[in-house]
Amino acid sequence: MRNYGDILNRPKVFFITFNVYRRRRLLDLDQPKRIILGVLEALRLQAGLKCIGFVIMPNHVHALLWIPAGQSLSFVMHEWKRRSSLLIRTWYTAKAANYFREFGMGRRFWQPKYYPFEIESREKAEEILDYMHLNPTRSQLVQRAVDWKWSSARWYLARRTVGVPIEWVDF
Ligand code: NI
Repeated sequence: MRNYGDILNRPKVFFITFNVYRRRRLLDLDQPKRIILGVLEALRLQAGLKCIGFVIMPNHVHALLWIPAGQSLSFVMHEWKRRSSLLIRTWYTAKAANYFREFGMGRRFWQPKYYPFEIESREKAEEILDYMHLNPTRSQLVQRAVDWKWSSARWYLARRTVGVPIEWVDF
């Protein structure tokens, strides 16, 4: 277990981004995306965090997370990436062994870092939500944000469940 030096003394909201190693589109299929959401849900319960919004793209992930006091963003991110890469590799091994050879157990799945920005106002949080929700339309994966199954846009625009509870917070 690593030592996490970034234990928060008050709750904070972070916009975080992390990428598949070398920007490969290893999240193209639905099951890797489901796994990423499943691990986020487990961490939500374990760490008491809140997911304000997210989008899962074919080669990267964005999320807006509220992290409670006493918790560590680097712990959350380390675990989200570690557990999801293990489960995704295991799934690829069983279901798409040929595909898997390119990024086998010994190789990197995620790029080493993640990119956190602290968000301190409602205006900025809303701007980030719009930015995230429009990712799939900018990449021409869908015509409207609400058509992308793998973001919180469906919750905000149509009140449909999106795989993890979405919670707004006060700033
Ligand atoms: Ni993006």
